[in-house]
Amino acid sequence: MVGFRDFLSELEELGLLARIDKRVSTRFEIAAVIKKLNSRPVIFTNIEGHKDFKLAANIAANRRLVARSLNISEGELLSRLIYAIENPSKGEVVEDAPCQEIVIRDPDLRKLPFLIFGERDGGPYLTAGIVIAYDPEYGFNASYHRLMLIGKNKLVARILPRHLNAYIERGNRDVAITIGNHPAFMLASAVSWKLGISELDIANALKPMKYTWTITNNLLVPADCEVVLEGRVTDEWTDEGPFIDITGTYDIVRKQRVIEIKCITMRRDTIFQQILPGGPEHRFLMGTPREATIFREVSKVCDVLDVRLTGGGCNWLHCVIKIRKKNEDDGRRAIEAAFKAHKSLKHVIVVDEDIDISDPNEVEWALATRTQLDKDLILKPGELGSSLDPSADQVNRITCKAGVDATIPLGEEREKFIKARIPGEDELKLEDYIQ
Ligand SMILES: [Mn+2]
Repeated sequence: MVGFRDFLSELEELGLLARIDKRVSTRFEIAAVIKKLNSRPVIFTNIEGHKDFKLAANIAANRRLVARSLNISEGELLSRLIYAIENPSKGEVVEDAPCQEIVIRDPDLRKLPFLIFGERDGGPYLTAGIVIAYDPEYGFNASYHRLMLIGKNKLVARILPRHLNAYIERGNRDVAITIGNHPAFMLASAVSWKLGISELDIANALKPMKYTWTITNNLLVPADCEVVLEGRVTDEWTDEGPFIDITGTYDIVRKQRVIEIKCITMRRDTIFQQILPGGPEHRFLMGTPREATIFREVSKVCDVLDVRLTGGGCNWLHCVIKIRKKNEDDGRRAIEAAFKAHKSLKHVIVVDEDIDISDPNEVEWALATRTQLDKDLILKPGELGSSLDPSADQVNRITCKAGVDATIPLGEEREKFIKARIPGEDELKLEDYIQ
């Protein structure tokens, strides 16, 4: 098994990890550096006021990084994720876990490098914390929740009405918050699939995991994560926010639940972790499980090869689907299936197998050379869409959705649509020609 720390070492050996030894502040400065690095992985080794901690970010910020962490190609990522969701399996449970090398009872959370990201943030935040809870009927659940620091041992958690909320309402108050996780566990915890299918088991199907029992509250956590906060959801509610959301704009203040932390366990030479809100890692983790859902649904109606929620569409609103077209209406069927799979989806473009969907210019080229919109456009006015889109009605969520079939018509002569190739161009090395 390879954990968070081993993956960081691998990135460092490959020259992919930015190491920042300059002294940096948890107030704005660290966030600004992470933002400036775009999706490049980074480790900060000298944090003002937190000399016992290093801090890493951007380690699961794009497909290339996460595919590397799973030892697969980028093209295999979605099918591996779908496999893991459909074939969850139990990880090994171990004792003497690295994440429990240091045990602190009666802890002070203010010693941890919570960050202030933006100027209107409601307080210092932890954004990379994965909350694990247990229900006797449904088993373990793991999910991301942003956590605002409000006192020595208190956090307020943004909890949407999804799985963790259901667990709490069923009386399960014990939680463990894990920080410094391998990308396999990060990606699995970003999946919101079915109640009763454990993200711990999805993670193990992505990559073999080892789990260990928490010290105070009988929960399983990844044995080689960096930090575990053991605590309990209280009956107290308080203001959470404002804080930056996936669109890069500020979310409103809401009354949310308070979590009390009773014990912290850590690895020695602890590496803390944060995710830039609205940044590439946040968007990748939210978007990728939706790509998997769309892939599954589209595969029921045609031969789908790949799906991408694009960066320009906030990894949420715009989708490009690559298919191997066999029937004339495959494009239209793919569009309808995608809207069925992801309710927030606004625009869909379907392309053929020769288009590189990671390149926006290639997708635009397909639009330019393969569509006649009087035939290839599907317009869907008056649909229920995302509350995040400022051009839609954000109160009743009514929006106009659209899909474009940018595949080559089967009846046409295929040759005239295919990019011309020069024999030998792919193998040619310019170094053989230029001194
Ligand atoms: Mn769940």
